[in-house]
Amino acid sequence: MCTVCGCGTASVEGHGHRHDHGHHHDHPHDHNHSHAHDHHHHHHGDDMHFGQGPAGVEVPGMSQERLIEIETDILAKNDRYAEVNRAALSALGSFAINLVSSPGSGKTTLLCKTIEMLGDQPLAVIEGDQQTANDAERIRATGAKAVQVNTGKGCHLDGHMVGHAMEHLALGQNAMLFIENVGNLVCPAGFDLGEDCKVAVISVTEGEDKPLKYPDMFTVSEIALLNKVDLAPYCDVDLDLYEANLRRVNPGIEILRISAKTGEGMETWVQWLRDRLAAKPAAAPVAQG
Ligand SMILES: Nc1nc2c(ncn2[C@@H]2O[C@H](COP(=O)(O)OP(=O)(O)OP(=O)(O)O)[C@@H](O)[C@H]2O)c(=O)[nH]1
Ligand SMILES: [Mg+2]
Repeated sequence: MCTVCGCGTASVEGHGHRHDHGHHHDHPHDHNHSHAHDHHHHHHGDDMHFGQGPAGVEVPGMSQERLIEIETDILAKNDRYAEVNRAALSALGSFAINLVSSPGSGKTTLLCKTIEMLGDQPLAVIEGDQQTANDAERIRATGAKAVQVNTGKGCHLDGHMVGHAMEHLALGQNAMLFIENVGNLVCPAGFDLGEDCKVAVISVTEGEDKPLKYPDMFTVSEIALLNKVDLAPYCDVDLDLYEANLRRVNPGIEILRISAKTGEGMETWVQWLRDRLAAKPAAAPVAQG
């Protein structure tokens, strides 16, 4: 469950969704507690700002204090798993990235192309999706090792899932680990998986206002890959404004314009990966019995 976004908490409570406070006339009978919590919402004219409470989430019948407790507990547990993953990667001198993006921005296409260009570089892939093994199969078709993690109702990968997937992969020394998160521009921002850095993939077709609308994902990402530039001439998109908006939410973010389809910009990306792996301290010597 995800108390960060609240979707999981609400369904645990048997309400399915946390739309209780809007005016969704399609669920007219869910709303017996509708307006009890209105004091947590900030109204500015006709705009409504939810999630401003201390826990950022509201669950009918649960106090903010209890929610904060649950949220803190989940994130603390996640962080412990993430630290174990990070330590395992460091011991191997291996480098991991967590690819985050909205659905369909091109993460799997990018990975397939990247794997092909990396040649004999040891690597492995963890694929996160709610359902299907499609993406892991696409990766395996390149010859690379991949494990699919299905999150079911979950909207993000967490440290625990990635730890298990890493055991399956038996990653070698000085390898690259690519983790493709669930396509979701919100929740994966809150969960450390033990990666060296988050890489945001964003495509020209999504619109240059997305960094401003979903800032968290871009504040936590070290680099943004602005993908599908081959489509830019057909879209009403201003690539300079796209970059300016990314820098507005994260002044330090690195940005590469790429096309996973045509290969434009991909050499720079692959070199970035090689440099980051090389910058990682070498594997710790294997302890002698
Ligand atoms: N024109 C163009 N299409 C691309 C590019 N990269 C990906 N696509 C297309 O975009 C669509 C989605 O690509 P995927 O790689 O499946 O995207 P994804 O981010 O892995 O999607 P999810 O895993 O479902 O979130 C596919 O039809 C790709 O062929 C690109 O650089 N240019
Ligand atoms: Mg994918």
